[in-house]
Amino acid sequence: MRVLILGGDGYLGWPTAMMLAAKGDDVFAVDNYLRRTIARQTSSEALVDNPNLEDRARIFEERTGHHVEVRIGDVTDMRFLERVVRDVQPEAVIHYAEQPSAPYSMRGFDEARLTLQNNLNATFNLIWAVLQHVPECHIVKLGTMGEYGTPDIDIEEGWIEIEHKGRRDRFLFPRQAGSLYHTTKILDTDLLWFYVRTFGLRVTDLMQGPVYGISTAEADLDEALLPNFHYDDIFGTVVNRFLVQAVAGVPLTVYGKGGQTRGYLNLRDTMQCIDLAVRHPPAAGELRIMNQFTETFSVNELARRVQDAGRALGLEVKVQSLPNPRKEPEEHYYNPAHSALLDLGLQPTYMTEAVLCSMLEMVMRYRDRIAVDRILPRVTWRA
Ligand code: USQ
Repeated sequence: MRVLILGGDGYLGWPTAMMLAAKGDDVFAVDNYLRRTIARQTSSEALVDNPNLEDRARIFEERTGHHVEVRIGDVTDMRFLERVVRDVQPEAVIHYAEQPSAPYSMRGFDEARLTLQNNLNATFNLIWAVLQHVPECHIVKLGTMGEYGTPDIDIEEGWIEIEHKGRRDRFLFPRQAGSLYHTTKILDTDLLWFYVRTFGLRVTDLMQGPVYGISTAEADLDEALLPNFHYDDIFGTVVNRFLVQAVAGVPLTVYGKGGQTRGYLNLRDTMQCIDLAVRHPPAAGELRIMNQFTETFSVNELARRVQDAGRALGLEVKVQSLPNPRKEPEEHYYNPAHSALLDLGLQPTYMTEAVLCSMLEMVMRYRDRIAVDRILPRVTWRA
């Protein structure tokens, strides 16, 4: 297939580019280095020094013989995106090109505006570029489980049937996000749904939970091919952060009571999910929504697991409850459905002690690079 990846330099984008190229697809990766720029501006650089996208692609090709075609540019610039889509004529576009950090989006007006404008303009431009140049193309959009929030009812996969005053209809599942970043993902879904039902676009919206991991089949070939592994309070997701904290001897930063429960998945499973979604496109005029995670954990459970894995490697890992910098329920009901990707063939990689230990061992190799001053929360959910 001819696959265009927007956000091809990201934590998910780069491993996806390698995975699809290794399977023999024609892969085109686009990025404008927004995340790297923001990471530098906020002193939130990744644990491992990652070569830029063109260098990564060159090193990957030297190691494997597989080519990833790189275009550096900004997809919020419609002239650039149109040119790429017209030239590439993709059969699938994987859209990761968004500002992905909830804390960054809550830092102040400038960061909120950048997140809103970047994320919505990227999605809007993609919709129009596809409509105008490749209307049959399958858009695979990375959404987030955070769109649903934590309602006191079971969460469905995107859609819910509602009976009201004796009549029934099917609607998008109610959404109520906990950060501006997550809210932009709700707005993305609404934009996509409008153009799907009005102009017959073909879209998969993947509601993904927090991802952890640093290893994929291709990333393991060479240190230069590793994904961007963040452990700071802005770009680091909670499991990756806890593993680095365990190695650095910093008490694990449980926010508030630690009962916050989310659906997690290993980076390797993100790769599987994307592959399954791309190979099984929905019909034209369908917005297919799948919940993308394999296991649910509370923050307290995650801390306990990382503590146990650390102990197995001789690390003394402490846990500390910090005042929660976020505004979120700390004890709540959480029961989201997640069968669609399993039905397509997803084989979960569970968060076993062995998986956590192998990540800890990886982090230990870079112990000297850990900057402990970017671990504690620097952003709060206050105006
Ligand atoms: N948390 C802690 N301690 C920490 C960091 C986080 O207790 O040191 C808690 C948070 O308060 C939250 C939970 O852990 O309750 C998850 O936080 P996170 O930072 O791992 O994830 P989040 O900010 O929600 O965002 C991440 C990705 C985002 C993706 C989302 C999926 O950055 O791009 O959309 O996970 S989800 O959370 O399901 O919406």
